Amino acid sequence: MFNPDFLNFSTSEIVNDLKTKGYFAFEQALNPQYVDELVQEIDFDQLLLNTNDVGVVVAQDIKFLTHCLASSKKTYDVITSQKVLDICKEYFTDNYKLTNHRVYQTSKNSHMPWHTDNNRQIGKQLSEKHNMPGLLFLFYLSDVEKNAFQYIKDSHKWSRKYSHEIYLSDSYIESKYSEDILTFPMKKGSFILCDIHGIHRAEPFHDKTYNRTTLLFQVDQVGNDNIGHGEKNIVNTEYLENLTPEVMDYLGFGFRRDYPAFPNTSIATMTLPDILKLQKQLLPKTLEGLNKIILKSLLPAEAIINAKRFRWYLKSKYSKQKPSS
Ligand SMILES: O=C(O)CCC(=O)C(=O)O
Repeated sequence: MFNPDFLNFSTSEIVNDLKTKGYFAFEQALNPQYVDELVQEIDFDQLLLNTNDVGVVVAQDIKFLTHCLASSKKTYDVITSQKVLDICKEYFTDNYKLTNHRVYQTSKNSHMPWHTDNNRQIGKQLSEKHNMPGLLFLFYLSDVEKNAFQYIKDSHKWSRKYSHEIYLSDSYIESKYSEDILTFPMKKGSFILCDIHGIHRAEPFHDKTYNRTTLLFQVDQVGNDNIGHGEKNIVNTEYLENLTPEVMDYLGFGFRRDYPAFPNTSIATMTLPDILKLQKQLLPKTLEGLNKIILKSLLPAEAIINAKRFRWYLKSKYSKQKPSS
């Protein structure tokens, strides 16, 4: 999964960079082949709509797989990897938990505001900026030339003076901190880690032909006083080959979660082309559904059950008659 140079890179040095500079970055920390296989686990063209599973949703031009611990083993393995756990163990001084995670694909355009991620919520609303230490992990799952992650140098040391603001405006940052903006265009598989108190964003872009895929997750030092902080982690039990007390604690087994999954989506957050695509899928499904309704209204339930029994009988009889090879 990881490039050996990244695995062998000193965890203490990473933690030291985080404490002093507020960030750490490593080119191609994940093997390109691993990234390709991870991305293949996610079908960004299949959006959830009355689908009885976890899957992809869309908010304007960004598609999200929020519950990747339930449907992408390769993502689960990165999020719970020993390197990630080692960084957390060395960085934090009290209990820490995975607070949120997602894989997202940004296309065509995006304009993210400058912000910090030390957010406390009531329901889906941001209620205040908190003081818990926390780390934001980002892995680029595509080559990133545009829409790169941006971080304001040293902002983790002074962002608290803007705690009353939800976002900082582009013009304000441009006027006060333009010299301090760091931009991280990097190859697929690259890794960026930063202090959640640092001011950051993805650089705005507009290009119909471009898209960027990213794995993001956040770990906060919840300690014992922040019960309920974070989104729920829905995990596929099939993936839990590495279930140690450390992983259980990190994933928050038995720990209350009060925040809804991000982002908050509905049909209204879909783009017009996606709504039109959906209409195309809806027409045949509507006819199929209508057929079923008509059949059910004409035939008694008993007749339908008997038809199913007869079909089963024919199928099993036919399969028994087949010569074995
Ligand atoms: O995608 C990025 O580069 C930054 C994402 C981010 O800041 C966030 O989702 O909070």
